[in-house]
Amino acid sequence: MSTTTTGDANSPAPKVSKNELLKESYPDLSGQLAATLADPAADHFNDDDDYFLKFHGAYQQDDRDKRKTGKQYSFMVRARIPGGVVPAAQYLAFDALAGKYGNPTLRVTTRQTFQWHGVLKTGLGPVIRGIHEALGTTIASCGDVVRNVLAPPTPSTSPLLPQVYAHAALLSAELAPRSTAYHEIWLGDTELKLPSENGNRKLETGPAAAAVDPLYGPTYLPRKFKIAFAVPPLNDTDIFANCLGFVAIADPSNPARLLGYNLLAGGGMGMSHGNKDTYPRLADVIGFLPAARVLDAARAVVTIHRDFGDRTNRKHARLKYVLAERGVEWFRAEFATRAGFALKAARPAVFTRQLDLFGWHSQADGGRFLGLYIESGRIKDVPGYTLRAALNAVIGRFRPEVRLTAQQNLILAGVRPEDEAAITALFAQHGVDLAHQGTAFRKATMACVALPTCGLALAEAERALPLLIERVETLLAEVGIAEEEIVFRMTGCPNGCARPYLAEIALVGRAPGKYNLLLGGNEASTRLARVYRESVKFDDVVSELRPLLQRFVAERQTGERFGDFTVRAVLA
Ligand code: SRM
Ligand code: SF4
Repeated sequence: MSTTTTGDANSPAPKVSKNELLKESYPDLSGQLAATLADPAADHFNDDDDYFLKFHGAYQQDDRDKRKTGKQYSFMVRARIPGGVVPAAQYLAFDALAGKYGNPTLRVTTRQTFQWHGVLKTGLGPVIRGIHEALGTTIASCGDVVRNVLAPPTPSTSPLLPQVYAHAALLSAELAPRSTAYHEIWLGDTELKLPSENGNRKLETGPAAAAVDPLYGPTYLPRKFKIAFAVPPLNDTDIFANCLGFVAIADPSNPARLLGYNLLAGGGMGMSHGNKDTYPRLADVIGFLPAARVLDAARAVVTIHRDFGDRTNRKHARLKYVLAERGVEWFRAEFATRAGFALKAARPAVFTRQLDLFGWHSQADGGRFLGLYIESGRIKDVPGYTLRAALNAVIGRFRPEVRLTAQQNLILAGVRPEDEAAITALFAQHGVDLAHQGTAFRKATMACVALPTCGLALAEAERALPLLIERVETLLAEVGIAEEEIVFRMTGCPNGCARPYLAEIALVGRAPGKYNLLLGGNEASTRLARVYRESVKFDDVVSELRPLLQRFVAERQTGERFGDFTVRAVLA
């Protein structure tokens, strides 16, 4: 492993990016964070420490609505919650932190975790400590490391779920960086309480602790690394958008027994407008491994990214480009060398659907679970719809397990059937009608955060989504398909945080009020959407969609979805 990128032996090694030098200078990821944190006169961190801060789970931001009067710094804090599983007590603690130090909302992300926005520098320590005290963590939820590991959250969808979740939690714990700086800076102690398969475990500390991370080495990964699990036929984690995916394969003679996984590699969404060397990409199916080798497999793939990812150009540094440029055969061979075993031929696995279940459903153990639609994942109180207060009241009284979905929604699991009516009534008191959570279209939408907190946003997303949903709902009713389900995703820039490149209709921000309109993703999230029109004005989106939807109604084949129709008849 080195900070130079792998290349032609005769040509001089290209210069590594500044981030690589930063990591090399502080392999424990500490930078000057502690000093700035302790300085009451400093309201923000310098650029170098801004980068280190990410590995600790926080982003320095400023309210872009207020920039005219100078930068007003605040922080976004992101937790690491493998599989999005949050015990009731932890949820209540997280919510209290949002109320005391945040804006005050909790934001469910597209990777099954929570973000706190609007935290001031003085609140940063208390929030990170508070998350830790609630047995959570923020370590490595951002930065050039393995990020939050996705796993299917919906009870009852497969008997394999508990086994798959255990593997997601195992990878999350085992692939977390070993630096003790996080604990020293934020917690004042060195005990790491990461949920793992075997409960909390203690981090190696003191002189015996490795100064250089044993997995990542001194310079960590060239870029972020994302892992997801999925259990076919449900692709509720958008597995093909991840650097590494594990598709669960059941024993054909016993559907409740996990045989192993098909390994996928090289997916990713991010791109830059006008830069053809960057593009969204679906992961390749590489091969099959037995369930017991999942950690070895993950370590092998992470080290392939570590050693072959581009460290000279951060826009070209994701694992997807290694796959695209070196190919699947090369990857298989490299994997076998590192993992100590070869992958077998991938087993048949078909995905048919991606979306969440809403309302009340039964679990296999006799319990009930509730699927709750959260618009853009934002848990907040507004007049007449006090969702945050409702969740607090319900979770405080009935103590269900909370599960976050990769579509920014929330599940309350393990509810006793006799509590269902009281919970429904409690939600209704707060204006949340569980039986009517929205049209099929509304429930299939996602938007990234974008303005005012995201420093990279070129256009609105989360804040523009409600008006857009209303307009498209009106249009769908006008053309006679008011209850049509169409996967719709919107982002404020091409980085793709709400995975727009997999949606049936997507808007990707280009400039204030202007979006690229994409069509052609599918229900199973296994096909990339394509650009249909560039730089469409927000107010013109409906007039662009109207003729397409009219044609869809007139020409659709039996059971055909809008995404499939556009591929057959519009984009062809
Ligand atoms: Fe993301 C950067 C929000 C999921 C691709 N993403 C950002 C930042 C941190 C902006 C920044 O770097 O300053 C955004 C913070 C906004 C804010 O104010 O909160 C941000 N990303 C999000 C979240 C919160 C969107 C959401 O609405 O839920 C998601 C948090 C996930 C999590 O919990 O870990 C989020 N981001 C994604 C996804 C979807 C996924 O992982 O399934 C992607 C596309 C998949 C991928 O990685 O290819 C994604 N985010 C990016 C990129 C493009 C990376 C690239 O390869 O080019 C950036 C920009 C960057 O890293 O430089 C980015
Ligand atoms: Fe920000 Fe762009 Fe991600 Fe949206 S897609 S949160 S605008 S980086």
